[in-house]
Amino acid sequence: MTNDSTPNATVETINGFHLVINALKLNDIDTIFALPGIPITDLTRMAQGEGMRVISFRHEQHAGNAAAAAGFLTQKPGICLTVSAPGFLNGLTALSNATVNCFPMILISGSSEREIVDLQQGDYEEMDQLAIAKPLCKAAFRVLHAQDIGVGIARAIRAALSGRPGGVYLDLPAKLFSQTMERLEGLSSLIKVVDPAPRQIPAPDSVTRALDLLKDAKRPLIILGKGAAYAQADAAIRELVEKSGVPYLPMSMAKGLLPDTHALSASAARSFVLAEADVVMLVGARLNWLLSHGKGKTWGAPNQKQFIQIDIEPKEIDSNVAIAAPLIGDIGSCVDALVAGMGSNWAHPPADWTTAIIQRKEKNLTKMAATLALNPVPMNFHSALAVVRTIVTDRPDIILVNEGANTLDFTRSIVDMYQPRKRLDVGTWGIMGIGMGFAVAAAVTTNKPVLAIEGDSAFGFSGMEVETICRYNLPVCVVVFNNNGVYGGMDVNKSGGADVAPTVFVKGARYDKIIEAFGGVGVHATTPQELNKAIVEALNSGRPTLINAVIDESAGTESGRITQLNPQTIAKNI
Ligand code: ADP
Ligand code: TZD
Repeated sequence: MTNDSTPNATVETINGFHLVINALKLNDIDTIFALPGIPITDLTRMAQGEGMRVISFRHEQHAGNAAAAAGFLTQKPGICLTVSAPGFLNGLTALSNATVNCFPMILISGSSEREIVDLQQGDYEEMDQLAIAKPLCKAAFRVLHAQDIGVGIARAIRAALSGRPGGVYLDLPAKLFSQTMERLEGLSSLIKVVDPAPRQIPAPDSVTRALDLLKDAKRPLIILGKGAAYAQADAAIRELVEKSGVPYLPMSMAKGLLPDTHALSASAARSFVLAEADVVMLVGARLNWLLSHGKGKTWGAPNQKQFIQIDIEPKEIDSNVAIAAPLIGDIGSCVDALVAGMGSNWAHPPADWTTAIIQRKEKNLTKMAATLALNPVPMNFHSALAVVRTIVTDRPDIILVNEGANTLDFTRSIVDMYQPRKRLDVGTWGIMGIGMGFAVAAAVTTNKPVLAIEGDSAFGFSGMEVETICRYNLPVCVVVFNNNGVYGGMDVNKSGGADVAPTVFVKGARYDKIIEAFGGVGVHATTPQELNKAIVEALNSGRPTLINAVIDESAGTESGRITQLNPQTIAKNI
């Protein structure tokens, strides 16, 4: 059999398209998130023809976000495939975001001819993509010859997965796809990557140092980050927490690593434990803005804390404050080593610390229960999320995608998660637009129902992908928390002019109508009962559904919980 149509071919040949597909398949990559066009249209067709799942999007950023989420969920690099210049640039935001989040993905973009690009002679979609991608991702490669496709894809996979995971760019110029090789020679040039993310065992003295610090702590705390969720060391992490008896705080995407209802969860006493703890062990979490850089008011009295940090990336250590006990290695190996080193009679933290946390939790949970029980008209974030909270408790296997400002903050604190890697959200950048891409990836890679809780502004960034959800008939239920604008709908035009304020949208918009255009189920919900009924029906039927949940337009606050980062707030505080 020949794979190309070379006339009078005397030997079987294989072209660049098929070498790329075979190289991916050889490495157990079975899905591509793509948007077709010159020069990669045939690559999408042929990949599908050869049994790969090709999910075709309406905009490359969402294909890229899907690849990133697939990478996080599966520990295999998610593949995003785009055309040159504009398609590449559309995918680049997602690649960069994946890198910032430490998710493994590979952006493969077709590109124009090198000779023309380098002389800037004005080719179709001309752009020096490799140079542009390089500073924005973990690694970037270009393949010019068919015989190097195997090496190029192997390097991309290894770069994405090894050490701290991240985004990799792979530049494939149009001419590469039509190059041919003798078939057997071509196939034998492909590389199956062996052990792309090798275990990294921590140095024994670093384990001892960490345990010595933890043993003497009076008020210890563990913080679990999305690196811990990614690592899939769930049982070991649970053993560390339970054997040590140390209270823990999950960062947003680490929620559910242990059930949020676990006795040692300190989520409901977050401010208290951050301020009061004396020894803090970070497990796959960075001391970035999401943790107030490890200093300031959030962290209580100055110089009272010592940190232990588990991370695979040695350069992360001391990034914001001094780390007394760094543990460099993969989370599974580090946590195993800690648990082994704790022996059989490890003493739990002093009871006055754990009791104080329990009392705080009870106080805060009682307060929240009272707020959740209110039934205002129109709905507010709390009454709508009380519904979601119960549904997720009943169906803990649901994957929850979440973006927005107030919608994000309230969902994160109100909706308990029970299983690992069931919460996907705006991540380290706090980026809007991940919603539909993440939802598609979650449905495609896990076959589990997906519930996307979206602010109305957030939804707008990727809303057109509801067509993609309908086209592939994915079990995704999108709930748009419609409060008429960015953060809310109450802002006014300070000039008194006819234009509405920059944060205000069309009032009373019917987002549910959008999905009806593509054959999905649209529901307009104005009460918790209607919302509950619509979500339950969507989860039971598995049909693509979009619920327009009407939320009080005055319910939110500017920027949700990060108001303090607004320049005008900073100015007031100076
Ligand atoms: P969060 O936002 O949840 O606080 P971050 O994204 O800031 O989490 O931190 C994740 C950290 O986890 C990164 O520093 C990354 O290097 C680290 N990491 C990712 N995978 C692993 C792993 N398998 N083993 C150890 N560290 C990891
Ligand atoms: N653009 C991008 C790519 N990311 C961003 N984070 C923003 C803009 C700024 N931004 C936020 O940080 S939240 C948000 C924007 C535009 C939307 C908030 O409105 P919403 O949610 O309707 O999604 P709430 O629940 O009404 O607050």
